[in-house]
Amino acid sequence: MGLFIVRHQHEPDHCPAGDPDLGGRLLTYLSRPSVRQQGIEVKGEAVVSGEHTLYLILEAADAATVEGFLDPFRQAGTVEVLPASTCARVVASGGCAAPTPRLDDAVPAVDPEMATQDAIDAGLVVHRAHPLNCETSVPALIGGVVMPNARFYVRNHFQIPDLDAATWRLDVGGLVERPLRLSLADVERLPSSTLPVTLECAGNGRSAMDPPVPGEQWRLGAVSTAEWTGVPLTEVLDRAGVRPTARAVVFRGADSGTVDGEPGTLRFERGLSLDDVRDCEALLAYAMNGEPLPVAHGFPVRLVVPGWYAVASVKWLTQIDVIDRPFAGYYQEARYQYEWEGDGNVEREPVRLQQVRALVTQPRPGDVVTGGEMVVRGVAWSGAAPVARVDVSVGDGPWRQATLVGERRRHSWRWWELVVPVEGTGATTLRARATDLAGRTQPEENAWNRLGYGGNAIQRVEVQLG
Ligand SMILES: Nc1nc2c(c(=O)[nH]1)N[C@H]1C(S)=C(S)[C@@H](COP(=O)(O)O)O[C@H]1N2
Ligand SMILES: [Mo]
Repeated sequence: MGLFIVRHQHEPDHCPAGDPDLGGRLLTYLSRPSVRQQGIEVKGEAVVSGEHTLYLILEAADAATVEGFLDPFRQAGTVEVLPASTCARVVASGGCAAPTPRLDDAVPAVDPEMATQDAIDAGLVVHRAHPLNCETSVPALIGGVVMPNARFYVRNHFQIPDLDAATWRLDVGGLVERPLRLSLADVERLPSSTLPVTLECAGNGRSAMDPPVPGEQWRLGAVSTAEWTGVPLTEVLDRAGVRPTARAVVFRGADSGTVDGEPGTLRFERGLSLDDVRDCEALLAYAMNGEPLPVAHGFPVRLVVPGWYAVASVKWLTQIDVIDRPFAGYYQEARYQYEWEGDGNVEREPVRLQQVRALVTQPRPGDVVTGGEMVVRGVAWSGAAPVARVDVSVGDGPWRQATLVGERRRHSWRWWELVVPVEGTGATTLRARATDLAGRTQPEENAWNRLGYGGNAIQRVEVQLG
């Protein structure tokens, strides 16, 4: 289907609206059901006041269909038909400055325009349409513990594969006694568990790195929580029987594409050592908040690795390969490494567990606070250990301990809140700082690293006391 903008203009003395009979016939002609019979969908219509000019936004198979439909307007005046597209299509087809990853023809991909439009309609903040990268808007965080699926941030390296659940298979092979080839029904028949897990992109908050670093310029919304249902990874590995020489497990997504400076086509792949597998309660998830995984989040099955930065949680999983050495793929070794600079050397360290962090959802920056007290609330999480406390400070005032709300769930963020007395008027800054049971707390400044991962500086929110 194509989108068209029609501009029709007539002389004032031919205005059909001036003749009740003609006007009535025009409205009937333009009624949605009557237009639909001609194979056209009216997306919008408006008349420019006082100018005898009508604009229509129409969807139709082709321009000829539109032209035919417009015959009566041509008799009344001039008609222009302009081929058009949605904003999402313009951006998704490369209107943005970022390089467009080449389409890998091996796997059908979701229409980037549709995926982008869905994200916009759900209120996500789109950073890039191709591949689709969008963050949860912080005001959308107000509510329950889990984020509705449509508002869960999306981070993709390539196009979104459009997998068919009927033909999808998960191959489990390599150093195993019994290679497996599982259909979705096979996976769903295995013992399952449901866990609330917070996923956070390692680049969340990157836009605040100083000096700036390359990469997706996330603000603070590349984090969300969902209740994931799936088969414990160890169930599947035990069924396959991991051989004694095995050291690591590689997870391959169906998505692939090209990356600057790398030869050929890369797949999205990540590894976990067998020790990590034992320690991390990973799930092969097929449901998110009680619904089948949405396409953008890895349909039909993804890995969910609780506590780890979400790069480990491979979406659109099609292959699990057991190997006898640590995995050294692109997204393991060339990316998702902290590169610390010091004394002329660069020290590297893989990105693993989520850093401790609190996110303020209320007040919002710029809010005016009146009445001598301020309600401050938000969420807090940490990959290494449960959150022990969150403290809030207003202005340069003392740190005051917030109340942790609801149940403590090992891998989920937790709500916290505090009513803080405030005095005076004018601009002030509040800060919220989380500390976990492992004793880790948030620093005032991000620990800068070349690729901008793991930033967890204390968030500052500027408000007005009035
Ligand atoms: N197959 C595949 N899995 C992937 C990615 C990807 O691009 N392809 N991105 C990873 C990164 S960096 C993040 S932050 C999470 C994002 O998961 P979400 O889009 O469900 O929020 O998926 C991870 N798994
Ligand atoms: Mo990420």
